Amino acid sequence: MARAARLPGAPEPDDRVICHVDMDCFYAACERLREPALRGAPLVVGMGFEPGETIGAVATASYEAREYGVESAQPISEALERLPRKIDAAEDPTLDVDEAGFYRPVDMEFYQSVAADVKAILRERADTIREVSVDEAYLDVTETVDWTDEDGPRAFARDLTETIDETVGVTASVGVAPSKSAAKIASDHDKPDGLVVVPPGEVREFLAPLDVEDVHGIGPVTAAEMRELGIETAGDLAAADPDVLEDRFGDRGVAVHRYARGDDDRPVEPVGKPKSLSRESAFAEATGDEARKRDRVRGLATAVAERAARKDALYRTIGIKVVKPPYDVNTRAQSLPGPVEDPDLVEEIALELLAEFEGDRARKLGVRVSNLSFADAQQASLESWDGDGTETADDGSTTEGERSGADRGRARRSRDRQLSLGEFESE
Ligand code: TTP
Ligand code: MG
Repeated sequence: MARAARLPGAPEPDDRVICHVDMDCFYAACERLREPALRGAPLVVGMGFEPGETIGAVATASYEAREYGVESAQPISEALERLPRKIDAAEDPTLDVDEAGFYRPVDMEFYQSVAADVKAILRERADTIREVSVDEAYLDVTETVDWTDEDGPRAFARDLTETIDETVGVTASVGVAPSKSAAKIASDHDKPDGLVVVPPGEVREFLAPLDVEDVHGIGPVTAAEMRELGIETAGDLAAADPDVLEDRFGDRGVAVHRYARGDDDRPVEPVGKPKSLSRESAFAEATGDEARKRDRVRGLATAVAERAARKDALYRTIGIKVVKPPYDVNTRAQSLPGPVEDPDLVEEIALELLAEFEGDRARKLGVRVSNLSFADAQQASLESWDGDGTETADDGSTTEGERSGADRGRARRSRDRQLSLGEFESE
């Protein structure tokens, strides 16, 4: 679409493409892998259904069993009332074998192994993946898929589910959206074997008719309170007065109001060792006010440095992102001689990089630290440097983008005096 003619709600280049993948009746699907006779039949996986056992719950039910009212977390006694076991029905003339189902015990080890096969496929397709449960993950595929390619997101997701089905033999439902919360709701929207794509600009409309309890961050208790206020749907919540929500629910009220409006910029954060850590924040309206821009960058720098500290991550590169209206994305980064953990330096460098954009209006700002190394790898990387052992700040200062002498000295002091200035580079 031509930029000049951009329609309201049309994709912007910095719109993320997030997939939420959730396997269909996962434990039951796994049981069907090793026992194909269970396919198409009502199947309950759970504990405590054997004669003599009285306590137990349903882990999951196949979609055929769900038609009998069997569901996850139900007491198994209730499930058996709704859907007797085939084996019992065969011996009991008061029961109908055709209206009975199969029951299987939970075998976590086997399900984990199937899940690992699925996750391996997901990791092949996306650099940024967050596994949130045995059968569920978020993928950030912004680098691979583009909203401006109208069929791209759907084709990507379809290919993904087909590969999982062909390679592993289980079905997944996928939601694709510009945010995590919308992607999650989308994956649940058309289960099983669902594929729901919610493009940027359509999120609020997509969420509007849903129960307020479906909004990310709203549990049954909050939902009940919301209903007291006349807020029944996500649309009602989106239209509610944020001040009233803040008075009643505090910060959480503000957050869920934003989610209901489709405004959710939480990143997909991989567990384990991320490649970079970043924080972004948009202004309600683009601003050219230097003080506001600098303030925002300071806040983002602090947040990113805190996150890095929590993860015991050292960083060697500090960068910023400046999105100028309408959607002109600019990134700048500066690398250090070696990994540091220094919040002041993050702020200092981020502000210095921002100075290039003086006089520009910004609609979004971001701060990123990358080239990460982690506390357990620290020793090895320190040893591998060719340290010059000095603390002079004025040598080797000719490469493009190099930091001022004072900064270099600071970067070195903050970590170790062995750092080599020779490694200093710009990105
Ligand atoms: P879910 O993804 O919630 O459920 P599901 O995959 O069985 O079905 P759906 O098609 O609706 O996604 O949970 C994944 C697995 O986690 C599920 O197969 C069994 C287990 N589980 C429990 O053991 N107890 C529970 O209460 C729930 C909800 C799930
Ligand atoms: Mg599932």
